[in-house]
Amino acid sequence: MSRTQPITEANNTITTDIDVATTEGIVTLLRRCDAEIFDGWEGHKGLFHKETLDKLSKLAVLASDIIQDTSGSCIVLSGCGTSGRLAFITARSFNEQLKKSGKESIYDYLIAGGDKALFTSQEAPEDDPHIGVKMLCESCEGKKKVLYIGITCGLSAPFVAGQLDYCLQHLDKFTPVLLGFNPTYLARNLPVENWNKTFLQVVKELEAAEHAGKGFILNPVVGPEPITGSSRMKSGSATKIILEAIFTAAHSSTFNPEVPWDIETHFRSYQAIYNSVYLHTESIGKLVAIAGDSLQNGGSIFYIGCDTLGLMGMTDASECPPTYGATLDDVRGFVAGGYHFLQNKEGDLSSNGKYFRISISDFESDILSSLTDQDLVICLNTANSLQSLAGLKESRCKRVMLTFTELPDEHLREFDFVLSLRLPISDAIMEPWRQFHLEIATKWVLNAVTTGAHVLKGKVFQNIMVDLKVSNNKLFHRAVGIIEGLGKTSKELARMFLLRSIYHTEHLTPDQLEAPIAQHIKVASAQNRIVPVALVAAILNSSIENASHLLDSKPVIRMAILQALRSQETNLL
Ligand code: S6P
Repeated sequence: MSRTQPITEANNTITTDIDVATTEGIVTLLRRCDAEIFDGWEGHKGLFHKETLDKLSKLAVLASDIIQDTSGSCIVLSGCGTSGRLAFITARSFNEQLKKSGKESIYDYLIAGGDKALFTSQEAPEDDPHIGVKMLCESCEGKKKVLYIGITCGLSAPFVAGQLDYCLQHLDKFTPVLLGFNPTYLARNLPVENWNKTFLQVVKELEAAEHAGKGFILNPVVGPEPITGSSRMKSGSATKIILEAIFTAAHSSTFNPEVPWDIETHFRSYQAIYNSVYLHTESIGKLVAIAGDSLQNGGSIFYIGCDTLGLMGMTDASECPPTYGATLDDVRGFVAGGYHFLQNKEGDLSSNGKYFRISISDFESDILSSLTDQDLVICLNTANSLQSLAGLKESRCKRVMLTFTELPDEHLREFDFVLSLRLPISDAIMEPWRQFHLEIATKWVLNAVTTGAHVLKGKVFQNIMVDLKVSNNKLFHRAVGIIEGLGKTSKELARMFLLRSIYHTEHLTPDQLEAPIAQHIKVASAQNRIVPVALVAAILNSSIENASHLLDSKPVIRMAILQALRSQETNLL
């Protein structure tokens, strides 16, 4: 029987016990889960499937044509949340490569919520197809030929659906590509507010265009996420690997046509990095323990990085609030050069407040002097530049270095812990793209750090993130699903518990009951613990007030849920 739940929203059986695993055990489970990126999942078409490789090769040719004749052409990468951040990072990297070859920039990125969303979570704009179209039209004004890649891991974001739909109506100008990680029949088929199509309907139109040779659907399956629905993890890694494969091939055939390039070999090079990173499972587990300790004791985690590894840190940090209900202070990332390095379209955003101050000098002036022994600073391959950060040596915080090179002893002594990763040496062909390998290795480690630390903080029950923020339509439905599943109740009742928690009431008014989901999200977004309260109330079949009291007395969410489940079992006996 075919499934009805998208694979990207399913529970991964490998990680069911991640919440009771040791720190090394957590990383071992992540390693097994990440293996599915390369090995595939339950016989579905995966990364190495011939169809995937063929489509990628065709896209590389299209991209190469655009690079060779840039007049009136461009490549647009677009997405929401992590997918939008990866669109930005990819566009930035390949524009840099073009600059080095004396060519003009042709890559552009679009992210729902604009540049603010590059390092702070802006989940709501994901739901608006019209904004998506507006941004796309602005980006492509005056262009005659556009290769558009809409990234939505779950095949679900209305922002991307609107853009794909627009491309499909203008196939003379656009070649639309959908990149995601579900079979097409599992694309979202729920109504989109203020729009007349579902994502699935758009996908069907794109399938027809693909048959006519006018579009592409790239949807290898990489299996469910280690923490349910956390598409920043495996799907994010696969997005990065795929985009880099397309454009590395395109750049190579344009600038080095004599050197044969092959997508499969390119993928194998990332698999070799995966193998090397997880050879250090024990050490990564130690880092997870240090990070978990900080978060559990009220400290924060700071990533300090130069070049694009700093962007990996910022990306990882930005995902913690929507995923784990973390505060913006819990995990933060800083990059040397700040906005000057970022080269984002909207320029310097630091006037928006402290969370938009992103350079290492901002870290020095805003944070360094107030660090306590509970705080953790993780330096990302930055030993040399740290010499200038003299204050860090004197600080009481814990200092960790993630490095890919041998460090001299005098540097090693400055850190409480050094995670030294030995990656396979790239061959000559891969050398210009070495940075991508360092980035994906960093991504795997940092994803493990923040996932593990939040697991240790008790934010995860089994492998389900129960303290998620209800900040967009997808997360609203995910929250209902969590309450339905763990609370063993009907979907309708689960929804009622969620609404009662959002509005802090035992009796919903007709207005509240009839309000559109966007309205519920608006009210919920500003609040904490909405889902845990609703879930505990559903398990105990109690009032929202009682559930809130229980959570006050047991602030570790996992423990509160366990207690609720145990008392429910006792009542049933
Ligand atoms: C997921 C992350 C989210 C997603 C965003 C887009 O871990 O927190 O920000 O990236 O919701 O999802 P999708 O399925 O459209 O790529």
